[in-house]
Amino acid sequence: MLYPVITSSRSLMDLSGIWGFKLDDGSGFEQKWYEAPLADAMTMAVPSSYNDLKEGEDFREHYGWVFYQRTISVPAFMRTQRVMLRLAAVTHIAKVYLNDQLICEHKGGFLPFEVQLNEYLKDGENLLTIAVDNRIDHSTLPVGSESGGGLLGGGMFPSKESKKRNHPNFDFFNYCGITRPVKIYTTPEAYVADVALTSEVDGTTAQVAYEIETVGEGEPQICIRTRNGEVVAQGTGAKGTLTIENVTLWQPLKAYLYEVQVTFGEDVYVMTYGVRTVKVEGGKFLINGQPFYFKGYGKHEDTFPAGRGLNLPMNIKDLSLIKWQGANSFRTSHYPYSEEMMQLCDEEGIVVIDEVPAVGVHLNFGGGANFKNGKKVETFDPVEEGGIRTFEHHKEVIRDVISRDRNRACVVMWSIANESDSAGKGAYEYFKPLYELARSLDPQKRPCTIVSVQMADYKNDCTLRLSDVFCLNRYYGWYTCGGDLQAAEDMCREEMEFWNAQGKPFMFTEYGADTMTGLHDTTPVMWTEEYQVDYYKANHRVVDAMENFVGEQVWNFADFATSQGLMRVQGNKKGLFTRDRRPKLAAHYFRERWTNIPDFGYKK
Ligand code: BDP
Repeated sequence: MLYPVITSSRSLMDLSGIWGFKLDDGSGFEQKWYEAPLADAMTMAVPSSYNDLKEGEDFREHYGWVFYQRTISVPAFMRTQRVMLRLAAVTHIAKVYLNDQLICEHKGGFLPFEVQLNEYLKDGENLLTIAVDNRIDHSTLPVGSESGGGLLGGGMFPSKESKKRNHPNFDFFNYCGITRPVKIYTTPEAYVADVALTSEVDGTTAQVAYEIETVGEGEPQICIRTRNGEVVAQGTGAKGTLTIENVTLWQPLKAYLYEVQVTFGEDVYVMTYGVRTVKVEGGKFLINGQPFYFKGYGKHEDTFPAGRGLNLPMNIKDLSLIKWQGANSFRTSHYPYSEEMMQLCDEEGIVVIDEVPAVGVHLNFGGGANFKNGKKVETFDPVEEGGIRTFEHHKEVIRDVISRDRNRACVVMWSIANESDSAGKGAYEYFKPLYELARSLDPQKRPCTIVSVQMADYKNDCTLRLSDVFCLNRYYGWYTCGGDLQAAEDMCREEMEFWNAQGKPFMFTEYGADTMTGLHDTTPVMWTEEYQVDYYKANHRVVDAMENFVGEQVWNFADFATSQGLMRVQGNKKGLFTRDRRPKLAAHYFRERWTNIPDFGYKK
């Protein structure tokens, strides 16, 4: 799906601003709140998560639907074209009404969707209402626990609930709402619907293969220019290959983007595109033919008070901190990030592992277990027995993230899930078709992975058979051997020797220790800043000696909000930075380490 842009044939309106807002008290649909201006509406920022923007538990922990509303007018001159309403992310389920009509529904909180407005638009003002549901269960991605416990749980003993709540089966706060921009854009009747680009490079020459999808009669044209406007290649037709001589490659931290213009009849679409190659060869991860070493983080889209709402200044700040630390990459844990963040990474040369919102696909995680009729439920048990119901939706999110991000140079690998039950019964059968789907949909044929959870039986993990790169979340020195870093190091070494012997690249996509900023001690004990540094040093003594170990992404870039629980102190504290981006001791340790590790050729 193309990002909406203004060109000589397309116009664009951004509906960001203050909207009317109301929590559903259970009567919203029955009383048809979308038919008239919301009575007693609150004010609400769009885009943003709503949870932290008003006070009180009932607001923050609201369970179910909320209604957003505003009026829109679309000038007559724009209505001679196709008028599209595009929502970049509504978490998790959306029903969109124009005037009193339901015009579109969407499931999945982190990917864009759109609907054509022309047939519904009236002259003058139109009432736009977006109802948003935040409920999660065994059919949604991310997954909500249906047994009530969730991942962190609220206590040690059986407890009651005063009201219905969400029980995230994942470790980040279930921020919801209209979290990314809502826009209206127009195109001519005959238009460019999609563009797919892929490159091969031989010396200083690049072959850029293109495929253009159009609607209407005619033949598209494509033209590639340098950022200075010099034409370097052009072609005609829906499909073909262009040659760029003396190509400037997109390189990590030395990004170069060409401008690609596609013309189809009256329609003109413009985008940027970086030329680079990605390949796994033996135990190496090659970018532009060179063995790359990932230095970076698992992140979150998480700031105060926007929650998961688009925060452009913080995105700029985060990329600046990434460079300050000598890092070069991150993973979009645990859902696709905003298109604006992906564009920034393309422009600034930050390497991205792009993850779909499949987290919590594991019903027996963290010591908890799900039960139905007294019987323990396994993740991939048949649906009637309580197993997960995500498979069809999982295919949808893979399709949609690849469709959204496939042309991005920054994306070098797809992550099909985070910490799923990948060693569980039925895991291989569940995941094999998903890898196949991702591989078939991506024109650039990037490597695919599942980020795997630390388990005793890692030798049975289906990722061993399916992944191009083994991405490991490991907590030796925290959840395992917490407080005994020597034992942690020994156990870690034993496992890493196994992965190193597989002949494929492997890396940490998470490792880390909760650390309260400002807590210090001469003898490093858990939760102090000194312990976090020593924890990392112990892990590095192991992985630095492993030939096929191609990267270290810490958990986490910054502290972040989670559900309440016995293991979380107003959120997860494993950040190298605090939530407001102040460095902990470990941030300085990594700055020293990473500025001394080259992006290429670290492992010989
Ligand atoms: C892993 C998860 C991540 C958690 C982290 C932790 O992938 O979402 O936040 O561990 O426990 O299980 O800090």
